[in-house]
Amino acid sequence: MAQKTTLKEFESVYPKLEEALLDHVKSYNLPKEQVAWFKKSLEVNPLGGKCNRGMSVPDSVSLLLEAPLTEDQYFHAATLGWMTELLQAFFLVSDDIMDSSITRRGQPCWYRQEGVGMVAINDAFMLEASIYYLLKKYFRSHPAYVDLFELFQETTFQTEVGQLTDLLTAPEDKVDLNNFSMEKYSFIVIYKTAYYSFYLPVALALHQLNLATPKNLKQAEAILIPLGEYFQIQDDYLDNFGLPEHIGKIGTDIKDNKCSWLVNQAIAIATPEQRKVLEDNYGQKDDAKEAAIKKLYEELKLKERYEAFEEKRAGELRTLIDNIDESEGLKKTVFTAFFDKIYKRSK
Ligand code: GPP
Ligand code: MG
Ligand code: MG
Ligand code: MG
Repeated sequence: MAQKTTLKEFESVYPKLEEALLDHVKSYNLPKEQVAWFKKSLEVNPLGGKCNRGMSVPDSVSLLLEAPLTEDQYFHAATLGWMTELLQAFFLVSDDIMDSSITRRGQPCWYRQEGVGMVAINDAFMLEASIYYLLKKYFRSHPAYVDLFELFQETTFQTEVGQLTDLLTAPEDKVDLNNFSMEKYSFIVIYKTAYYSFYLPVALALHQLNLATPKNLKQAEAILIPLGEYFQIQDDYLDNFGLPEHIGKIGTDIKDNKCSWLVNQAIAIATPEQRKVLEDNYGQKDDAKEAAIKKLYEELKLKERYEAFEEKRAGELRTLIDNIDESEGLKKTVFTAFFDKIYKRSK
């Protein structure tokens, strides 16, 4: 029987990884003040989230084995999980600067914290570099070392390509609703979110167990990508309809001129008058204009539209999971575990 990890158990691995990273920079004779800075970044940025991505590595390993993990298996799976959390921290620190965000995980964004500012860019790079240090330290002799390395690198590139499209589709100075489309939307969210948040943890679990094959990786991708797309649609929905107390952040998509799921839905169903409201108010750093868009979203009943989408996508995902061929080492439960974690989430 598989065993589900707890946040407490998962978090208990982190101090050892943090210490390894700090020992490493100390071996460069890094001055004390900089060691303390890096320590703080390692304690603020990767911690305080739900750790869904990170915990899904040990959970997936256990579900694939249909057995509880040995101490050593758990440590390695949790280390890969923490590497996905470091990747996420690298992305979030950077994304918050690019999106001019205010809060993250209920705190001011890292770049807005006392004395940090644009040093946050270098902190983001160091969070990324930490992944490869840990990979080398703990997986150098693993048969899948090169696959693990290439997987982190490719996933990073995919996310950056998605982020590039997200940013270029949301110019600050030129609001043009004709720039948006559901095709562009799907590309953006699959690349900026689905690969690193959903495909990566399962691919890591398969590699840790030396079970990955081109076929089962493709099978996993075919489910995890639409699942990850659904997750980012939830993120876009919550940006407007979620409570900051629940989501730990203040929505910025309307002011940031984002090609969000909500604005694409609004464009699809707006009357000419409503389209004019969108054109006059979307994508500007102005509270009254943002409020006008929020009011329009209510009028257009986007909450109900989202709930209908959610039911439809949930049904499609359940069918995809039901139809998985388990003969190449995959287990349906790996995917239901992800699905159950995010279905109807409010944070
Ligand atoms: C989520 O977008 C996407 C990311 C955090 C990936 C960022 C990628 C980089 C290469 C920096 P979002 O802006 O909607 O997330 P949030 O709502 O959490 O700010
Ligand atoms: Mg953002
Ligand atoms: Mg963003
Ligand atoms: Mg968002």
